[in-house]
Amino acid sequence: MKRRLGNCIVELAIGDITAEQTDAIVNAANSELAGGGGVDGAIHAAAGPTIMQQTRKQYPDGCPTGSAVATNGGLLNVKYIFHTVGPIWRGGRLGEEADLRSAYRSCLQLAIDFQCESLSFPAISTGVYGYPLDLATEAALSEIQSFVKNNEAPQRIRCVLFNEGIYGAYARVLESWE
Ligand code: AR6
Repeated sequence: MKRRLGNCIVELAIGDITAEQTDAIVNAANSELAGGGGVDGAIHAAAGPTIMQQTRKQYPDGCPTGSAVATNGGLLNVKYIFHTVGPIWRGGRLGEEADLRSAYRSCLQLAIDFQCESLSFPAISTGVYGYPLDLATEAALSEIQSFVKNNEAPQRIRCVLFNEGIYGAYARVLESWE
């Protein structure tokens, strides 16, 4: 499913983000950039050990929640991996939505800084970090929409969703766009 927003196409896909061939993919990391399970584990496993070597060397202090840092794509078919840290869901009153929006915005800004024409996101924070899927989806797509309206964003933004349930949540929100 796709929607056009000005010069940008926002696309939804079901799949494994490590198979993407966009200029950059986003990793849902932790603030220590220590690696882990979920999409983080899959990306490091597929991209190879040089990614962790880069993050240790270039970002020894890790990455605060809501921010993002870049490495190259290692063995993947992408130029860059943007490692961002979404919030851990703690009930919703501790700034989780602002942090999640900031994670998306930070990656979109890195895409501009690194002149990426295309960027693929996973559903940040919706796995181990427990952010309720419908709320995360609303925040993710609304932040992408407002960023694209206000910036020279990449021409193609893909949300690569791991299963049909996540895809369905995204599709319901995207369908409501004019
Ligand atoms: N491709 C696309 N999406 C995926 C993939 C994949 N290969 N694998 C999982 N997902 P999670 P978080 C989906 O838990 O909630 C890690 O241990 C998954 O279904 O990967 O931000 C980090 O090191 C879910 O929808 O990330 C952190 O410690 C989404 O990716 C912590 O988990 C995010 O789930 C971050 O937690």
